[in-house]
Order: sequence, then structure tokens, then C-alpha cells
Amino acid sequence: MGTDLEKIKEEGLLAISGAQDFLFLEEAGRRYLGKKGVIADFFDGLKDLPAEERRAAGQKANAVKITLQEAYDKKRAQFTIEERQKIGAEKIDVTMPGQAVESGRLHPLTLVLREAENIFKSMGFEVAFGPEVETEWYNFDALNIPEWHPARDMWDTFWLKQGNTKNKEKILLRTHTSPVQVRYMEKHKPPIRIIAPGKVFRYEATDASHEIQFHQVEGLMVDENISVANFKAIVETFFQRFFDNKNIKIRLRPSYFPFTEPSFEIDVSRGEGKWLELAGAGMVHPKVLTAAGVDSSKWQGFAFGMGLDRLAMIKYKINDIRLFYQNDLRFLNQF
Ligand code: YSA
Repeated sequence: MGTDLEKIKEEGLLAISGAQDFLFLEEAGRRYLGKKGVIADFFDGLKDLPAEERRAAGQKANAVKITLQEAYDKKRAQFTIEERQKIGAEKIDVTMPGQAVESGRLHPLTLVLREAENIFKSMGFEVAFGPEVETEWYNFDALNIPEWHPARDMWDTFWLKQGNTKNKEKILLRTHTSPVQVRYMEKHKPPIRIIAPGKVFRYEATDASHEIQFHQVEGLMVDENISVANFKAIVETFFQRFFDNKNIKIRLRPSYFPFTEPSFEIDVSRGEGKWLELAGAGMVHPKVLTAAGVDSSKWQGFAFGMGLDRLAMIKYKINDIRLFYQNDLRFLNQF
């Protein structure tokens, strides 16, 4: 029995490795590994063996079957698909419907950001960027929020372990895009007209309109003789164009930010009586201009920080900000 198996193995391997084309290989496969092939025959014959020999013979036959199968699979992979098709082993039915290729699309927040950028660019604004990991100086102190200032509580902060920053400065995930104002003014002389979009982070509880990571678009305009009237005109023009909807209502509420005087909050409503706070804004505080090296007796400006996610919520009538970050294709495919 053992000798028979050795012979089967040798002959089988020879037939498989020597197959010149796919047809020969298929034939060898059928002869040795098929349902009525040599190995199957051998298994059939096991019942005639004495019980004490049956088990060992079965194990050996299994090992031979595995060896032949591996040799067969390896050889089969060497033949190209075309060769297999030629002999009809694999048919392609050209009338079958193809597999649909899902096309990618832009995230709703990207769409909204691009639209906002285009509107501001058309009004002469440039786009500026700043780092997401910020120093305490730019995020707070330079914006007239020293360490002892209670207004720091308005921005629950993710503080980071000090790295290799110069002077061992304290670092954090920026809580707003306002530090870009200071960074930009340090390097550019007025007149200035920029927007600065980007991610911001706050260590606070999430709900339908609050996330711990969201996006803001900062705006800054510095020139001679800039007033609240300029600010109102720019912001109103932006919203009218962005929403392209005459029913959108905007209201300015007096507010407080240490880096603006006076300060406002901008709320937007679709007209159902519900208001959503969209932005903080105001006239840039002279101390901020001075901290950034700008002569505040000559230049004035306004600035705002708009919640991009909330802008998208109003535009697309989305009632929960968290949907933007769950990567649920049923949601994302709607845009
Ligand atoms: C104010 C005056 C300036 O001269 C310049 C900018 C500012 C805005 C200020 N830096 C700021 O961050 N104000 S804010 O805390 O009120 O946030 C601005 C906007 O971000 C909000 O109106 C809201 O639309 C959005 N926002 C705030 N917290 C949020 C949020 N969006 C989603 N999730 C949160 N947790």
C-alpha cells in the first residue's frame, strides 16, 4: 500500500509539473485529484484493509493528496488568464452587469470651506494659516488674555506636555483661530485682509451643536478708518452670498472678548424663530495690535471667528454636528 502511494505521488507530480499547457494540467488534475481520480480510488480501497492498517494508510494518502494539490495550484497560477480563457476554462460573460465603482466626493465641511473662501477672496481677502499646536502666548497672552484673566475659562483647553519649545513655553491645541491674527500681523504690514480657516480644539462636553474638535474661519481686516459699519457690510454680504436665501436672518448681539472692543456675537436663523450662534467678532483691541507690532494710533481693524461646522449645519439643515465626524457613508453620500 505504502509503495503504491509513493508511486502515485511521483507520477502525479511528474504529470502536473510536465503539463505543457492548461489543457494537460486540467487533465492531470482530474486524473489524480478528481472525484473519480487515483487518490479518490485509493481512499475507496481503504475499507478493504485490516482495521489496524487503515488509519496509517489514510494519513499517508492525505499527505500525498495535499502535496499534489499544492503542486497543481502552483502550476495553475503560472498559466495566464488568457490561456485559460482560450480553452474555455474561464468564460467571461460580457453581457453581465459590471461592478459599480463608487466615486469619491468632498466632505460637506470641505465644500462649505471652499465656498466661504471663494466669497471672501472675491472681496479681496487672502487665505492664511497657522499651527494647530500653539503656544500659550499666541493663543492667549498676545490676545490680551493673561494667565490670571477669567476669560481663559471661555476656552476649555487641551494643554500639551512641554516639548522642545524655545524658553520652555507652555503649548496647547489651539482653542480658536484667533492666534493666526497675531502671527500674520507680526509678519505683514497693514493694510491687511485675511481669512484663516482651520481646526480648533476644546476640552468640553459634546452635544448636537458642540464638538471637541471643530473648524473656525478667522477673518481680519486692518486699515486706516475701519469702523463697525465696514464690518457689518462685509459680514452681511458674506452671509447673503453664502446662503443665497432671502429668509436667512442675521443678528448682532453685544458680547465680550478681551481681544475686541466693542465685541459682538453673530447669530443666524432660517426664520423658524431658532437662532444659532455662528461667530464671535469685534473691533480689534489696540493692545492686540500693539502686541503684534502694529501702530494702533494709525491702524484699526475688525476681526471675527466663525464656526464652520455650524455654517454647514445651517446650509444643509443638519441638526447634529457630530454627524460630520462619524464617517457614516449614508450621511456623507448625500452631498
Ligand atoms: C472673536 C473676536 C475676534 O476679534 C475674532 C474672533 C472671535 C471669536 C473667538 N476667537 C471665539 O473663538 N469665539 S467663540 O468661542 O464664541 O467661538 C466662535 C464660534 O465657534 C462660535 O460662534 C461657534 O459658531 C463656534 N463654536 C464654538 N464652540 C464650538 C463651536 N462650534 C462647534 N463646537 C463647539 N464646541
